[in-house]
Amino acid sequence: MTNNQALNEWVASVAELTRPDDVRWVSGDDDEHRELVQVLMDSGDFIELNQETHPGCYLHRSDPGDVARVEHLTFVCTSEAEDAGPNNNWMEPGQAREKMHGLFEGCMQGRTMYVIPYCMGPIDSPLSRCGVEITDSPYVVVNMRLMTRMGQPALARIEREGGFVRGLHSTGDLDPDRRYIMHFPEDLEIQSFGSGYGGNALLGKKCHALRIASYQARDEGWLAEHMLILGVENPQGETHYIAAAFPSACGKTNLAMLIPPESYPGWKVWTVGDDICWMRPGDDGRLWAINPEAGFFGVAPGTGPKTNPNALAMLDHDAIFTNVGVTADNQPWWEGIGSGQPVTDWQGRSYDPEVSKAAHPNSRFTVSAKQCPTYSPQAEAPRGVPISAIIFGGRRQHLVPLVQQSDSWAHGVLLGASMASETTAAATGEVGVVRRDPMAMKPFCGYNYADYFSHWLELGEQIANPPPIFHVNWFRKDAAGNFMWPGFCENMRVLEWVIQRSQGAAGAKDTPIGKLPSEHALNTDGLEIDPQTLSALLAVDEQAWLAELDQIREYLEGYGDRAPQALFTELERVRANLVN
Ligand code: OXD
Ligand code: MN
Repeated sequence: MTNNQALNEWVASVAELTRPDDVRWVSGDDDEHRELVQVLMDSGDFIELNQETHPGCYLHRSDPGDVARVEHLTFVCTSEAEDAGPNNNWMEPGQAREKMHGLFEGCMQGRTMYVIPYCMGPIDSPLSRCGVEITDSPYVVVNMRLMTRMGQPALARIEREGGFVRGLHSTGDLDPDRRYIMHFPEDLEIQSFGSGYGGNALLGKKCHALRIASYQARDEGWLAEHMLILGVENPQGETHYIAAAFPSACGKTNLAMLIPPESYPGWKVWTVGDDICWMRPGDDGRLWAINPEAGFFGVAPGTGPKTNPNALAMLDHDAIFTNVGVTADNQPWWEGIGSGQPVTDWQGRSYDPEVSKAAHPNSRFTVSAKQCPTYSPQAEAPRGVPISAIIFGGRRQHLVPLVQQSDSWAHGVLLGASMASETTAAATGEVGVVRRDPMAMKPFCGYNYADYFSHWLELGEQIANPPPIFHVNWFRKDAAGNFMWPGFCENMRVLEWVIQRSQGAAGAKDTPIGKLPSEHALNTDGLEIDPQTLSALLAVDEQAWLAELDQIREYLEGYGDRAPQALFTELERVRANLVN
């Protein structure tokens, strides 16, 4: 119970609808956590991992039909369809509520209903926002404890502030035909039924911190973005912060935890966040950012000693593993972990590489950010960190250079709005199909993309010192299909150029598509890359860019009259540069 009447009434009305056996307000304390872990072990939802090598670590196996976000079942329910835009599935709010009411009716009988007050962002930050998730899943409760600041301190903030985002979740019977993730941004409300998977069930993450928050941010003059935040400390002890957007599965967590290569003595990368960034103009004319999350819900496969040693180091205690394999001595195992052998796959079957990978490709770890060896002390700072540069990145085999700097904020917004990735044969059967994913927000923007682009453009005008905007592409391939850039820790070289540019230093040449590193401006000390490859990574194929611009124009025109004219003006400016 709480002294917030609106919250009490909502909890009572949900209990009346869903009819749980028991209602429990979650405090977030250690005794409660131990008890919930026991509940999960008793029900078989948690399997204890080797407590000698991995104290406090548990394995959860999802229903095999419930292992990922479900974009086709995710809706934005604004009063007007145009406000959700062509980038979202839309349902009329009354119809959506009726459908969900039917599903939630009596769905918690025989279960406990948990009420989780949570805060997205440091508990004392003016940039943070609170929510309450009601769920019948103890797995959700223990994950929310790692991913958010939840329980008593969050409830105290809600009692002080009054407002909160309402999230109602039930795993239901996991029937994919009775699964919906509904957002009502006008009412700051989320309803999710029929899935226990992270992005669908941990409502603080994608549902609140991106879809609802992006809508709220537009109204209130800030940005809620699918971006990591990192700090780069140079040998002089100065730290510059970068926010960077990449589509899912493009290595955001690895970049956020990068360890500089040997040729960078005295440099250090600090991790503020790996997935979500809330940014607001500060009184000093800069953009200030917080990571609204308190933990990492990272993809396990591919996390290994070479790709992300920091992540491996934080995963040997107090972590939850979902859908990974297990070794003979009961340690978690996934493809790319770099040691050990699996005996059991993610579905609990005896491991047979002919039948299945040991870990599901979307298997996950959940862990408190405090366990990350490079977790930035500034990540807890109430005012956030000042952003020196914004990076957008796509997965492009061809055309798009390793790095480019936009000529202006508006040009940077165009770079973000035209972000794209090429599909691989594995994903679609068709290679090289370009899919646009503006600002990496395609599945997460809670309103019409055209209005979102306008919001970005307008916000830029309100910031006296907007950070420069860059576009990077780690994924260029040569004619033989080999990656041309080594990536991973070597991306440090690009980060260094980006930071130097943001300080007005480092050489750049003007090209029709923006500023690119001039010869020798990119630090290649200690890097084995032949000069032809480097110059191909930084070349501008003017004819191919003209064709790309046609495609970008066609894409933006898909948003009709709402697409901001300033983006077309920028596009035509770049076209004029290319033909002149
Ligand atoms: C994620 C995603 O889980 O972007 O972070 O899919
Ligand atoms: Mn993400």
